[in-house]
This record gives sequence, C-alpha cells and structure tokens, in this order.
Amino acid sequence: MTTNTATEALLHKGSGLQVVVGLGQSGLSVAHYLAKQGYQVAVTDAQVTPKLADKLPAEIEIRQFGEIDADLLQQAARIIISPGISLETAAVAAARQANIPVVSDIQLFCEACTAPIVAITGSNAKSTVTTLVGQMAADAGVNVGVGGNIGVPALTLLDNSDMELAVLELSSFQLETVTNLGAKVATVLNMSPDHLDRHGDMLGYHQAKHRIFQGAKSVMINREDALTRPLVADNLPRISTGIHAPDKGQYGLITDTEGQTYLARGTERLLSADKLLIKGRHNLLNAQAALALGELAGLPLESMLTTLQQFTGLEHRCQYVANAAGIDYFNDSKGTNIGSTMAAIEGLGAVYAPKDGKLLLILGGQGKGQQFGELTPFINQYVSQVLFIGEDGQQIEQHLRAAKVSDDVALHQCQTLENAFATIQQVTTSSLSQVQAVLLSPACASFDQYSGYAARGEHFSQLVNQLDTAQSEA
Ligand code: UMA
Ligand code: ADP
Repeated sequence: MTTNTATEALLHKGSGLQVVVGLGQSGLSVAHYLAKQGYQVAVTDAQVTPKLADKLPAEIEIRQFGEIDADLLQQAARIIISPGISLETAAVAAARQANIPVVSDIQLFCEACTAPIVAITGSNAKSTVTTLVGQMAADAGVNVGVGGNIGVPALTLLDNSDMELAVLELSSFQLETVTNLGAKVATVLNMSPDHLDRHGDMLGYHQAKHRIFQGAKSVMINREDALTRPLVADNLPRISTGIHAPDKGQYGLITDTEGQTYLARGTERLLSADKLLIKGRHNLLNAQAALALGELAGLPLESMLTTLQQFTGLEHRCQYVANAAGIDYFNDSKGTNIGSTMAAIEGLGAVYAPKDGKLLLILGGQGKGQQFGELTPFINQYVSQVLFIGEDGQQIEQHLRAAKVSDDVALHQCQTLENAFATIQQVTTSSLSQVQAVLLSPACASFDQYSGYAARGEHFSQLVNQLDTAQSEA
C-alpha cells in the first residue's frame, strides 16, 4: 500500500475540485488524504469556526465556513460528504440534482485499501463486535486496523502500510453513498428502527444498511432477524448465528440436560456461556457474530476463543456502576434506540425482575422518530418505574400510554438526570418499592443535553457515585 505522492499529485491535479462537506473527524481525514494525493481540495461547514479548522493542511485554501456553501458545491468534480450531514441538505440536494457525485470517506477508503475488509453494520452491537473481531485478529498476530463509525476515521487506517486486515464499523450514514464496497466479509448484525428521521422509514434505513453487501466475498447472517438476510447469490460463502442449536458449520447455542448453555459450532460445544465476561442473551449472539466473522476472515478458532474469554465489554453498554442502598445501578447510555433498550431490559430483567423485584428505567433524549410503544411489553414485564428525561420525554410517555403501558408502572417526567436522581431517592425509599436495579438505557440520542452518549453515561455514573457517598456518610 505504499503511495508515490509525487506521481499521484500529477495524476490527480487535473481531476477537478474535491469538496469536503463537514469538518468533523471524517471531513478532516478526507481533507488530509486528498490533499496528500495532490487533489485540489475545498472544505465547507455550517459552523462559523469549526473546531478542527486549524488542523487542516495549509495547502487547502478554499475554506467556506458559516454555511454549507451551495455555490462551492456546484463547482465540485466530486463531493465527499460527512456522515452527520443529510443528503437532503439543500446545497447537497442541489448538487446531486446537477449530477455531481456525492460519496463518503468509506468510498475513498474501499477504493484505496488493498487489505481485506471485514465490514460490520447493524442497529446495535456494532462497536462491541467490531472491537472483538479487531482484538481476535490482533491476538492471532494479524496486523489489523480497526476504524469507521467506532471513532477512528477509516482513511487514517491507510497510514499503516503493513495493514493485513481492516475491520470497519459502518453506520447507515456512511453506507448510504457507498457503491461496491467489496468486503471480504460483510454483515448486518441486527435491524431495529433507528435514524428514521434521516432515512424516512424502515425501508430507507434497510436499503442503506444493505449496501454493505455489495461486492462482498462472504456474508454472516443472524438467523434471529430476517431483516439481516442479504440478497446475494446462493453460492456465496455464508455462516449464520442464532439462539438455537446450529446446523453443521453454523454457530448457535446448545443447552445440556443440566441447563448449562454453550456456544456451539455445529454439534461441537466451543465454550460454556458462563466463561464469558459479557452477559445477556444479546452478548451470546455478539460472541457468535465475532467468531463467525473471524472464521470467514481466516482467523484461528482456538485463539478467537481465548480472546472471547478475556473480553470485558465496552463502557456505557449495560455497564455495572455501583450498588447504593441495596440497589444496583447500570449505565447503558449507549442504548440509543429501542432495539438496544429492549435487549438491556430483557437482559437485566431476567436477572433482577424474575418475580416480585422490578427495574427502574430512565428513558429519553432525542427520539429520532422512533415508535416507543414497542417498548411497552418489555416495560410491563420487567419495569415498575419509568423516569423520562430530555426533549422527547413527553412524547415517549404518550407513546407508552397509547400502547397500553400497565397501570402498575409509575411514569415520572423529570426533564434532567439530576431531577431523575431526586425522584429515584423518593421512589426507592418508599416501603412499597420493588426496585432492585436502576437502568439508564435512554433509547434516544443525547445531543439535546450532552455532547454525546459518553458524557451522558459519565454524568449518570457521577450521580450514582454521589448517591453512594451521600448514603454511606448518612
Ligand atoms: N455539520 C454541518 N451541517 C450539518 C451537520 C453537521 O456542517 O447539517 C458539520 C458540523 O458542524 C461538524 C461536522 O459536520 O463540523 C461533523 O461531522 P459529522 O457529524 O459527520 O461527525 P464526524 O466528526 O465526522 O464523525 C463521524 C461520525 N458521526 C456521525 O455519523 C454523526 C462518527 O460517528 C464517526 O465515529 C466518525 O465520523 C469517524 O468515522 C459517531 C456517531 O454518532 C460516533 N455515529 C452515529 C451512531 O453511531 O449512531 C451514526
Ligand atoms: P453500536 O455500535 O451498534 O451502537 P454497541 O456495541 O455500542 O453497538 O452497543 C450499543 C447498545 O446496544 C448498548 O446499549 C448495548 O448494550 C446494546 N446491544 C449490544 N449488543 C446488542 C444486540 N446484539 N442486540 C441488541 N442490543 C445490543
């Protein structure tokens, strides 16, 4: 993957103006990448002073900040759009109307990357599975690059000229402008409603996600979710995962007569589920997904099983924070859509709310056009108190009421996490409280009140720890 910059500069000089739209992490990586190759590059961003502006290469002279510059876009030979910017943005829509190609950084990456790519998308579990596959590859001695939506712009992986495998987490935003990704292995891990405000409806979201399969050499399928099935040729190598006993060559779960569950490949029991440090049914699927992707990428099984047993999970994903006054607190701030929140309620509900005990659930933030009524059966089964925060708190309550949330479930509008903690103290000190665990799994984006899910999760943990201290001092 060595590049001859001087030759490329000559090659690309006459290719016309490349306009980078959005100067966040991905826009910056694109600007550096294209400038290094000798393209003429311009950058535009809606912010007057984008934070990363001073990190742009000096040779990029055209910088239009304060609005996405429609005139500049009309002069582009190619537009490279940031994932956070909608294709419907007026200036971008007008450029598309004028037949100017619009691509994402991922398109540039897959055109340039000579290492095989493991491409991972899905509504949930992307970061968990991407991290696991990356770790499995590294532990097996493979020179691996891990990037994409996980927070490392994909193009920066090309700086490693010895990279033998690229593991990419891809969002629907990154995929919607990609053609012929050509991954060695591709998967949609699961599908539940998310980002419908951007994609219009489930069909639009599904279409964007399934672009990951274009040109794939092999695929991984989740048997539990028909929406993950790709429309690809029958003879394309494929491995599936699921919660039942698997067929030959597939992954699944086998439970023995004593009730012990094992990860299995065909009839072979690979690992007892209690050897995993990540818990819950959804994590058993995640572990299988990583094994299946790793197998299709050529990683050795024994080494992958060792990695799996050492993996402690990622922060803000159903993460145990502390016990205060006999109640366990869990931070699932990364639960930003209803699918992830269902998995969290079900996973913790099975542990904390099998009979009389119940969960207290904190929901809310920016709802992204989701139908929150779908959470109601899970809430009715496992939750006794729901506390709403954020700008869509009222709307979420209306959805739950319309979907017949049980009268036994108390609903509280709290607006902020601070208020929620005041309510938690009132509720849990009542002698009638059934609350065994408090779960922050908002099913919403956090940007109305926080810089991101991590800041929201940290705030939650901080409030829990204050509670802890206050209660031990009392
Ligand atoms: N901007 C505009 N106009 C707009 C919106 C944004 O000009 O209408 C500008 C902003 O002023 C800002 C820039 O665009 O300067 C931000 O671009 P961006 O939102 O695309 O963010 P990046 O920093 O480039 O980060 C992106 C991904 N962000 C989004 O998809 C929103 C990051 O995923 C990803 O890690 C990064 O590229 C590297 O690949 C984050 C994310 O929230 C984690 N992803 C969503 C999710 O996981 O649900 C999809
Ligand atoms: P993503 O990168 O797709 O957002 P993460 O691994 O960061 O995925 O997890 C996001 C959320 O989804 C967390 O709340 C996590 O607990 C939940 N989650 C993890 N695996 C699954 C799964 N297989 N199905 C549903 N939810 C899941």
